[in-house]
Amino acid sequence: MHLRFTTAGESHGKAFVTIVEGLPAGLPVAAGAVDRDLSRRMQGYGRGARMKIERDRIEWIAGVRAGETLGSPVAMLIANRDWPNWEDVMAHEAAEPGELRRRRVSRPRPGHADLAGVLKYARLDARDILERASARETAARVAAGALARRLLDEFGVEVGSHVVTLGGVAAARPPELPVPLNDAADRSEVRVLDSSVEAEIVRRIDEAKKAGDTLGGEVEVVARGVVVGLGSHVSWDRKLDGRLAGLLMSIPAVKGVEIGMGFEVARRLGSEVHDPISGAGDGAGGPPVAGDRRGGFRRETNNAGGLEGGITTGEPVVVRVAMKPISTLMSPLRTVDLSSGAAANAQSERSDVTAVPALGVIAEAMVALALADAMLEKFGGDSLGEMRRNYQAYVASLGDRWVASRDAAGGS
Ligand code: EPS
Repeated sequence: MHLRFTTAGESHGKAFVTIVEGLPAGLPVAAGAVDRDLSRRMQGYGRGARMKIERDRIEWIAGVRAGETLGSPVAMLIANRDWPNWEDVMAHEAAEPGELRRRRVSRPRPGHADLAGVLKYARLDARDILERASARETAARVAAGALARRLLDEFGVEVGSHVVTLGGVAAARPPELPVPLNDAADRSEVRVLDSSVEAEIVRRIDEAKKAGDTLGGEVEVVARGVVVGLGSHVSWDRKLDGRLAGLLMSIPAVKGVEIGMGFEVARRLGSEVHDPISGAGDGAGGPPVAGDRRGGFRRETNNAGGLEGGITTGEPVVVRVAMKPISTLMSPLRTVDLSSGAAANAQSERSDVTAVPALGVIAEAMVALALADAMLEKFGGDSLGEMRRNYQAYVASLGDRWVASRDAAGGS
């Protein structure tokens, strides 16, 4: 990986820390832009009481000076405002046994990491697992993603998302997505582009809440303005579709990822799936407009979701991500008490009814990180200026090849 990131932190610990390594020097960054994504992640109908406590924002710790990256690892801290309520339970040094027993979790929730985690890590208290498995960790990922987004923005790439289903209600996808996508999606409290289904989604969330249940759904992430040629067909671990899917599948509660037409391709004829190629401009086969990041080619459709052979085509990168319902149920499922071995009801902790609107923001972050990584792989550079020169030279060379091909064919 050329852009690496790691996070540390527990849901009710003192803070989360994110380290992003590999950004070029000279990238203008501002905490405000990172905080905007953090606050977008906290929104959405169906979130629980925790989101009323927190005001996620970053504090720069390292790697940034006078509003620009230095090329060194960037470290950011997100404080947990809930920490004072948990200081004794989550104390770093040995605490009174009574404090540790308080809020001990011995009834693992089906669907969460609780049971597999305590067995694997030999812990008696499932809190030792769930604190890190909590989806609150995604705040730290969104901060990393916001820096990746900042880099992509320098190259005209826009990453946005919208909710396509929630609680079994499907939102219609407009044939032309709005630009910018997030301005439109963020106007909806469930982040749909189809206002006719909003009330029904809200009703289902209310109904699930009343029943002590939870809801899942799907989001679509779209990255527009991506240059042709990111990723590679040559080796399995360089294929960008595989890298994207891996990052997206690592989001808590995500159970599926589709690219472009997704699973539907398996049910269609080849002629209905593959995207016919056309030339730029007059359609007579070039030459392309100078500086065309698609090399002078267009697709009539984009069922491939902007990726062929693990390489970007220059068409929008389109992925869909499916999230299962949150596993903390207020009407709990059956489980086994870890201390007695007796049948019990699973732990009910404060949680959300659904976090599907937030999933979009988190998935945007993962897509931005994957694309920024692939940009750094292709264009490298220790400074933003160097990376930009490499990018521009490559895009110019895409046009040059038309002249070379014509000469080789003996044309005029
Ligand atoms: C989350 C914070 C958590 C939950 C949610 C995500 O806060 P708390 O557990 O203190 O209420 O709202 O966590 C989960 C869904 C989970 O499964 O752990 C957040 O900041 O996104």
